[in-house]
Amino acid sequence: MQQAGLTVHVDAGGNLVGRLEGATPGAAPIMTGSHTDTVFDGGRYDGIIGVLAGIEIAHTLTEHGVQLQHPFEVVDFLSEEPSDFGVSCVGSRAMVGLLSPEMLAQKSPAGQTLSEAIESVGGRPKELGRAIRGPGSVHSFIELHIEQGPVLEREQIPIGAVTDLVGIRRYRVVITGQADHSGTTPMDYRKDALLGASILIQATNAKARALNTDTAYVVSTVGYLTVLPNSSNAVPASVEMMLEVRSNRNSVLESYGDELFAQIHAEIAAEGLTLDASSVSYGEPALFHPAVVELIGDAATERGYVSLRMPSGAGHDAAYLSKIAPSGMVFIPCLNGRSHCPEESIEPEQLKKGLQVTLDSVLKLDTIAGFAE
Ligand code: HGY
Ligand code: MN
Ligand code: MN
Repeated sequence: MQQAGLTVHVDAGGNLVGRLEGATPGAAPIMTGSHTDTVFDGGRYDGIIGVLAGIEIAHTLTEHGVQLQHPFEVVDFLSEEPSDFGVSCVGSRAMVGLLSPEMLAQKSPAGQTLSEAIESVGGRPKELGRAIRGPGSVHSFIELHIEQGPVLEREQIPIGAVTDLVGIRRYRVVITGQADHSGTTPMDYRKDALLGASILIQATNAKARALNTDTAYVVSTVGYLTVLPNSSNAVPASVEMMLEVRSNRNSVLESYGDELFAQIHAEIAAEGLTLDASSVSYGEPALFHPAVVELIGDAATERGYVSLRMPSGAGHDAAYLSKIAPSGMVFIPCLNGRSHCPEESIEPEQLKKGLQVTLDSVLKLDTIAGFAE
């Protein structure tokens, strides 16, 4: 960032922020960026290309002696992935004042709190009771990201102008049974916590499938699960898992967990098990500003690139920035739509087109003094 002429600081939320000053004194910054953390065994492009794109745009502006009217900021947001603490978009939630005390108290398996972890990377969690950037303090936000899905590649379209993001809700669920000898305990005597987990997983899979319509998008996943004592010859005593549900319908997110846990309560109890669920995070569906979406489409057209207006099934830092500033995202295709795995891949030419459209969008944003509400 410094080589690109950006002055750099770490904010109270642990975000790494690079800044080029603008020509208009006191103007709110145009911000871009994404995240450089990945899921375990993840890919090399999810998030990372959005931070590198911002740095490359800063290089390009300084190399060509272009000073924008607005300051230009590039942000590497802290911990966009759920990480050890179960909370995603840690830095972007902190930036807009949505990192709650409950989230800051979430613990890693090693027992460290999220608050302690933020402090260990240079953040100042005690200041997070209020937004680092309030409404109006950021002119606009734009994020370049891989689609992480198959649509652009299948349609052979180089640019996605993202219209909206699904909301994401995550629950920590603990199912408690009783450890017993796997050989001497007859089937009817068992309190098998993993059987309880399978009841929940089957139920949420069926529920999510049933809730999908041609306008409602609903997906549910249990991707994180730990079993204790995790021995081949012991009936599982307890299972801790993260249940995630995503939808473009906030009404689905509001009621999903309560409905699901009520639905399986009798079956769980019949196995002698208990189920405890706590809501870990709840990000509502986010809409991007129509003027920003249109501007991204125009930038693509002016480069001779076809673009597609499309929703995002993935969560992004832009979801939180959209609560304080007109925001948008530029998608590029990725190989077979794969992501969150080592097979995640893009072609340099795809990244180049995405970078050009993002740069042109920043230049267009710089001509807009302010957005109509
Ligand atoms: O989980 C997500 O949607 C994002 O890729 N972190
Ligand atoms: Mn991701
Ligand atoms: Mn990402």
